[in-house]
Amino acid sequence: MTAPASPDLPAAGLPDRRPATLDDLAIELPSWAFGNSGTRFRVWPSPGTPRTVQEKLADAAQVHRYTGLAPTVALHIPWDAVEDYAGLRRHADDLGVGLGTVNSNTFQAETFKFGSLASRDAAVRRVAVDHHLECLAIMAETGSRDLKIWLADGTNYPGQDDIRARQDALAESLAELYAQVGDDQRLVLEYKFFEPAFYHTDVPDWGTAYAQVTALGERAVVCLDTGHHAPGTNIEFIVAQLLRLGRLGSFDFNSRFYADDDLIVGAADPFQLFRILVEVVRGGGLGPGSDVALMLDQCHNVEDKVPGQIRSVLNVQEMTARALLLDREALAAAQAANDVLGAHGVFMDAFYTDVRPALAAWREERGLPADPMAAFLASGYLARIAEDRVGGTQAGWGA
Ligand code: PSV
Ligand code: MN
Ligand code: MN
Repeated sequence: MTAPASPDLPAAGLPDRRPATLDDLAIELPSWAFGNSGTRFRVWPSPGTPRTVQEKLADAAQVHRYTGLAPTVALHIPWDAVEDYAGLRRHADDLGVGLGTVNSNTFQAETFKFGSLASRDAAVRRVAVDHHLECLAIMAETGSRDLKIWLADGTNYPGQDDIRARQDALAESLAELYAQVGDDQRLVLEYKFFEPAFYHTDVPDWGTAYAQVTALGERAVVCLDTGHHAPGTNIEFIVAQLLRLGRLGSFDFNSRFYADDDLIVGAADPFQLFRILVEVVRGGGLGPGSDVALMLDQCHNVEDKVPGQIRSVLNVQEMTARALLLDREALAAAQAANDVLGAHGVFMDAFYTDVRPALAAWREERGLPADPMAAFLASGYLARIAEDRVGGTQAGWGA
């Protein structure tokens, strides 16, 4: 496939840059997607599940090997804690992948029962800030750029705590932390409208995340997790706005039917994924000059994990290809003429284009299997890890 090019569009502040192409697409995999996961009802173990972060990296490397789309892996601390991070980086290198975003964890320790960075208890905030400083130290060794912070902080009952004072506490913690973020590092703040807190959450929406990060400085940006909005939210509008404001740091892609389901991206609503990627391309979020990190944040409860991740990155690639095919000139002309149905038709034409044969050819041109899923399943890798990885404790979400 000749990589579809985006037309000469805005890319705010970067008018002369080369248009984005499919070759620019790189998707970061979450290490935790390879561990066992489930719901509060049950975790379903699967044979061959990694027992160590090294084994998670080996599985992630398979996804990259068969798709060419997933060159980096995000870590979660302390789930992926090791003694020697420089050694872990070398291990990843040997497998042909890099270490990416470091995710902190303030949602499992007893200390954080009533909050972490947003707690009004200075001693609790100290522990939470220190955990993030430890993550920054790890990042120096792994070579990671981004520290991603998702907070479970919030309350369950009206009146339980002073929701405004908690915003101030959060701002204070983030400022202390941001002062230690290196010149080539970023603080990425992720929002989520509810869960585990059910009444109020301290970073519930993009507006709160935006307000908190803009108070810090340029290297503080927002992570948009596609599963973290109320049903019916126009997510592509938020994408457009955050790109316009220069604060879209990263995506956590997944799909959902009801809440934060963390299902395979593009499975629940491929059209929504297309609409989001149209705005990503439109706003300069892909290709040269863009520093938007495209990550997955998913769990594979009942399906095999490596194939689940392969399906996911292929879904993102497919919708990116369609977004790049959008005839922007025709669209702009129809929009300028207030040709409502004409503009909508141009938009839908791109969405309905079947790019799968062209993508197969694109892969073959790059020495990749035309059908990555079939090639991976035929490789025998799943049977091999099921046989090899016996003994020890399987990794899981939270282990
Ligand atoms: C919890 O909702 C969550 O899924 C957040 O989206 C984080 O990004 C992820 O866990 C890992 O901490
Ligand atoms: Mn997330
Ligand atoms: Mn989530």
